[in-house]
Amino acid sequence: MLPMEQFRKFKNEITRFLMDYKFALDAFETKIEILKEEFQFFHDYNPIEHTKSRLKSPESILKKVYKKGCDLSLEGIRTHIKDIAGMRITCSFISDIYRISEMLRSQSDLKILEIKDYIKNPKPNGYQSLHLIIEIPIYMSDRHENVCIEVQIRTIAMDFWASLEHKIYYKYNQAVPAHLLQELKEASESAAALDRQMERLHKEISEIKESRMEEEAEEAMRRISLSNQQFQIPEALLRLVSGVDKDS
Ligand code: 0O2
Repeated sequence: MLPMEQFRKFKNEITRFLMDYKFALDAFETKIEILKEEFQFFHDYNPIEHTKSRLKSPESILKKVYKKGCDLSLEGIRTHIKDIAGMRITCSFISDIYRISEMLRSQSDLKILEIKDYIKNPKPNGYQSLHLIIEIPIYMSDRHENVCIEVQIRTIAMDFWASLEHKIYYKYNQAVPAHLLQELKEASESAAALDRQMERLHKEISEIKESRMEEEAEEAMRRISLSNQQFQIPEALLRLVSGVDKDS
């Protein structure tokens, strides 16, 4: 085969390989959009602040292949590198992270291959996030594939910390001075304390909102609205209908 033809064939194979991961991300993004929209409608609240997805570049895939020492073939890469497609979901509160994780776990077409809970067990440097490796089926014109994606779910504070730590790590070419490592560790503890405080506030506000909604619903039950007229149902009538007066 001519080198040019060989190159074209190789390029097509890699494109097809990466395309599977792109389709997996497209399908997964749709799932997340549905959850967001449905949750907002029925609960008047959106647990997802924002999402970001990415495909790992061929260069980063190669780096990981060498780091892991796995077989340099498309099959070897498919088997050993699980984060070629990745999505990061950022939430306001820690409880939202587990709520989203539960919603994904209950979808029967998704297979959860691995869960790493760096929130319950943070990394020694302070990194926190919930990682899921999920297999999602994708259907093409002549075949179907089960494709892995890595989903990282974290709060805004965890995300803020991780992006700064990532920048520092690369700026110092992985040899970060000890005092910065110490400060990063302390910053991650402050971020975790902030997350816990925000969670408490959120819970308190939700309880107030719920009891107010109950009061409003009860109040609405006592009114009849017809066109632009409103009638209050008399207390005596309510007592009669509810059977309170019968026994007395
Ligand atoms: P990138 O460029 O973000 O993709 P693995 O190598 O994935 O098979 P590992 O390392 O045990 O196995 O996976 P883990 O712990 O689930 O981490 C995978 C990803 O989580 C990383 O991907 C990062 O995105 C993120 N991550 C993990 N630890 C840290 C950390 O200490 N700091 C920051 N900022 N991010 C972290 P990659 O491939 O390393 O990088």
